[in-house]
Amino acid sequence: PPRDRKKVKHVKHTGNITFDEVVDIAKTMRPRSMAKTMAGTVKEILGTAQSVGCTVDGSNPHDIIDKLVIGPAGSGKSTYCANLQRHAEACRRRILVANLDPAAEHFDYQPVADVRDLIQVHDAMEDSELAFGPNGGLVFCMDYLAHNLDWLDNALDAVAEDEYLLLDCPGQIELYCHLPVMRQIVDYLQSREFRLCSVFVLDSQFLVDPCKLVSGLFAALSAMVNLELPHVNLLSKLDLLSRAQKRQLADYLEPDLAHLLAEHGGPLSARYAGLNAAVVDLIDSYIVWCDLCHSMLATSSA
Ligand SMILES: Nc1nc2c(ncn2[C@@H]2O[C@H](COP(=O)(O)OP(=O)(O)OP(=O)(O)O)[C@@H](O)[C@H]2O)c(=O)[nH]1
Ligand SMILES: [Mg+2]
Repeated sequence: PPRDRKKVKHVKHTGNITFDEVVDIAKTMRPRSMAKTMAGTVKEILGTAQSVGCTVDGSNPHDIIDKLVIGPAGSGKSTYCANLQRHAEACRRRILVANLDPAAEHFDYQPVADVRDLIQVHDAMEDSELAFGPNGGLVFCMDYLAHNLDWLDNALDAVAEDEYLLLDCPGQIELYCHLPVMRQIVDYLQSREFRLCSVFVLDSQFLVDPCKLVSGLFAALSAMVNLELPHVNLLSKLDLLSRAQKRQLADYLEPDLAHLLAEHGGPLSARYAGLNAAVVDLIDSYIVWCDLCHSMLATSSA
């Protein structure tokens, strides 16, 4: 085909770009990308950066491949990890998964490391001195892990530098939103050269109602601000939505939040119009509504 412009040769670059710039470039290139999803386009851009010797936020682009899979209880984190590992196997690739949930009872992946070898929630509940309930017990266990991070280092020793690692995390939302423990674990992993991105898994059932959408986004936002990692929100369980809900969900992926809350926010929405406006403003100033959401709609269902 005829070329529409001359190829520019010997372009000079400073040798480093930020991850935000990678995402901006990916958005521009999205229509011409061969990738099925926005995440794939981001990887294409990372690949280009690597091939021209350009670092991303000071790191080798290839290193940004470890994902911290977080989100509310039962949202589908472990299922996502298991499905991604299975998918990779089918594509003859290898994705490693480490279980960081001391309360996990069952998951469908082969873990490369399992925090339950260090401590389990039952240990904290059955100990007569500690005698925690399940929630306090989980926080205790994560705190114990944060104080024994050399265990994690040894357990992840088998992970080579260029391998793709998923960290399947517990479902207690406090761990991400305000307790310091996950941040300590993240900081430690980053100091050990793991290049992390957080994947916040949200159950799509909760997002087809404007009030639940706002509370889900607040939880995601709070984790994003607390962990300070590149952050992707992922919708799970799309297969459980009815046809009508699926049609409705499309309106929620790039929503006019103010309008949604005013129209469908329930009887109190007029009374709290000022508060709603401030909430919407806060969310809009942080969250990038883009085809990322659409690509999730197409691909995230288990
Ligand atoms: N239909 C459907 N079920 C799902 C999907 N994802 C997860 N589930 C189911 O939801 C339940 C919880 O999934 P998990 O993957 O264990 O959720 P989790 O976030 O790891 O849960 P915790 O670790 O306890 O916080 C399981 O019964 C899964 O089979 C999905 O996309 N579709
Ligand atoms: Mg789980």
